[in-house]
Amino acid sequence: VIVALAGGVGAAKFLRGLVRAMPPQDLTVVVNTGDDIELLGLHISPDVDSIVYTLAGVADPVRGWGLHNETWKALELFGRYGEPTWFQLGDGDLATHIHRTRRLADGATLSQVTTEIAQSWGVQSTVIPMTDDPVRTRVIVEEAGSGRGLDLHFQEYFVKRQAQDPVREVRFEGIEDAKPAPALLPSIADADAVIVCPSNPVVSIGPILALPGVRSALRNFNGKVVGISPIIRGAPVKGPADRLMPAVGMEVSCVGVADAYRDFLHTLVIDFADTERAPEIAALEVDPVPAPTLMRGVPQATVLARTVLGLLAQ
Ligand code: FO1
Repeated sequence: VIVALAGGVGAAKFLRGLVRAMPPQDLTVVVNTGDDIELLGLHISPDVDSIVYTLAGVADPVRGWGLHNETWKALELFGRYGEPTWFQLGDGDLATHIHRTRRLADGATLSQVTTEIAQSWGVQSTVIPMTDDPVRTRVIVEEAGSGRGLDLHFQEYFVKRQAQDPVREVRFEGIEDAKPAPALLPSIADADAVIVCPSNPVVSIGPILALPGVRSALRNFNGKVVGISPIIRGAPVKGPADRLMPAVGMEVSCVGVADAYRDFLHTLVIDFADTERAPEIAALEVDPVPAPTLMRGVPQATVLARTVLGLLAQ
């Protein structure tokens, strides 16, 4: 079994290839829940949904999140009632959030509901939210103009304010009291190998690693751990990593990614365009492997997945 640590959109793109390169039932995906948010009385787990919808083949291929062929009738009416509409919830997607919220209110755990939702979509891989406890990524920014510190939920920073504010700090609220999901540490212990998906190292992989016991489980893991850099030529393929990594002291480069994971990572797949940075990665005692990492579609994701599986088998 292979365990993949994942955020949302970037990870989903890669996993779409991975399940074509290996038996999907042998894959366990551990997904970030630091981006989860309560809106309109609903529990929304964006990264979990991006992974489940993508593995089910029903994700919107352009946005990377939400369902394809989505309609937005409910959102329009929420606006009429003065409800928040900055976070776009499609009509079909709303069913997922309403169902999840009701099951949680009935006493089910997020792990249980996630399993149910994934199975109902015919997903053959195991999808585990990183924790059943509330962890919320907070981004402390400097408000433009006033210079005041503002403590924002990640989605307020990223979606509502379009990642415009200079970032001072990133915090994972609730992380100290959160337990890894019941299946998380046993999955790592039983895994043949671990993959760190090309996700934001600060707000996607960071919360998973910050859960008590996860980082030490990876350090003590006997199999191989291979990552894929989400940064190419000093810039993220998508998302706000270029603004978040400096705020926590990481260099925005594949070397910064290698440094962030160096205590448990054996190999980092970097883009061909970054080959010249390979010696710096090797100096961190991480094996750099240049490959084409930009995934425009499923064929490229599958080729990249085969490269990663080849490295895991070495
Ligand atoms: N991202 C946006 O940029 N704008 C949105 O309105 C938005 C809505 C949304 C609704 C459901 C969902 O599952 C994801 C959604 N996302 C949206 C994506 C999400 O904010 C991020 O991609 C992840 O949280 C980062 O991994």
